[in-house]
Amino acid sequence: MDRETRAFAESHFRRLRGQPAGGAGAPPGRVDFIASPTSFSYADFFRRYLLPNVPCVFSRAFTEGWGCRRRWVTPGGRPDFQHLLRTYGDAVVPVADCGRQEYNAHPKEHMLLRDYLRYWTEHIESGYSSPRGCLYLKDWHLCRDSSAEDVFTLPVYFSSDWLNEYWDALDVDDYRFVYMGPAGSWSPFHADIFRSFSWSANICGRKKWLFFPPGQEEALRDRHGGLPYDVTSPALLDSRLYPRRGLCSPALELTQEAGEMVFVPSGWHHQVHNLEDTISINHNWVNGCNLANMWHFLQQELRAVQQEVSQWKETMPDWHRHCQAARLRPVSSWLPGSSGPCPSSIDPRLELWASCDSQLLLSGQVIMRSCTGINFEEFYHFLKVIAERRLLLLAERTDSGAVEGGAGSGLGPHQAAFDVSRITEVLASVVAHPDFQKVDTGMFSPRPEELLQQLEEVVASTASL
Ligand SMILES: O=C(O)CCC(=O)C(=O)O
Ligand SMILES: [Fe+2]
Repeated sequence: MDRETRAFAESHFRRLRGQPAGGAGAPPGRVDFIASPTSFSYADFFRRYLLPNVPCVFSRAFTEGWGCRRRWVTPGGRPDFQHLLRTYGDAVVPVADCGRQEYNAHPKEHMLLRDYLRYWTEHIESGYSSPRGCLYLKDWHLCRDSSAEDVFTLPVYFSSDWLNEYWDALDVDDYRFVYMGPAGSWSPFHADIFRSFSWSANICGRKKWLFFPPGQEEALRDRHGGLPYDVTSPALLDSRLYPRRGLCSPALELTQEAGEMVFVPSGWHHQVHNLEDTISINHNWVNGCNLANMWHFLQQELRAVQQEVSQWKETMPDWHRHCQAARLRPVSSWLPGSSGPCPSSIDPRLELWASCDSQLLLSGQVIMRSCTGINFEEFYHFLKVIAERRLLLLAERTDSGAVEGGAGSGLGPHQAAFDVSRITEVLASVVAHPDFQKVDTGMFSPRPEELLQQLEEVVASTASL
């Protein structure tokens, strides 16, 4: 990042004054197409799409050199089933059943890739029908589980990626996925986990995307407040079921061709349909541009959980008995892709989750972690890990006059200084949050207030960088 882009970004966030970044107030009508890598810099992407939080499509020229585009695809542009079988046949992959609905998603099971590929080829041979329905391989952690060398090269535009940097630093997991499925497979209406950005590159095949800018989804809620599972369902035309549907602008539609990459902005709801047999690489990512959106989302989730817990408590005369009988649900750690049902659908499970009524805060944070995959404490840890890496980078620069290597450093000292200023603003809000103040931070190193002070000093000292 150059000095001018950083100044531009910092004034953008000063204008927002802590409010999460939206998208365009009204949809832009069409999605911009970026044709040539040679005339499109990181700063161009940052100013025109990342900061304003609007989608764009990159042409196939941006993925031309990727190994997977040569090896995973036949000369005719179809998935190379033989190659995939030989290379990854023994991998265990998650597979969604597109014909079934569980909450607002498709239920998933795990199977060997070889079995999935056999299913897929038989499905094609039988004219795209199968007794098992339409199965969609989603959220396969190829990079985490196998060697993904020579598969793809991370485009510089998406390289400020704190979620994967965090998980790589902990060496536990990642948010890098492969999707593959027959024509007709689809992803229900959703916004991405933690209001992250995503990018999606088609290795072969075509996808149709339906996009709604942040806030538009409110008009798509049914009369009970629920979001649709399928925005193309004729049920949405029934104004008794969807009373505010008429207030929503039509979806922004986009067809993504083979080789093209889509940038999915933060908090934009979308639905995706595979128009052909399609393979894609999709990453979720968070950075200084959507960090406030993530924090805003976590606060909303906690409020929703607390509200549900207290309503449930009021309507249950024998709450105490239930609480004593209830066991704390073993909470998985903050697992990528493990986002469960959102608070509006947690009632049936509350009995297990509400561990103790005397501490709504505790149960709120526990339930939130179960639904969302992360609680305030873990969010602090995430901020801390990224902050410390940026502080180190800036300190090395001061020591040696230059910045060398290291994850997250590729975008230079202005990017690092920008990152620190974004973390500082969000951390100040975390530290001031009444529910975070109830978390026992005595054992945290550094204590949140100390880290905040250190960051504020660095923001002041890097202002003139
Ligand atoms: O390709 C799909 O089916 C879904 C992709 C998606 O939702 C995303 O990349 O955010
Ligand atoms: Fe998505």
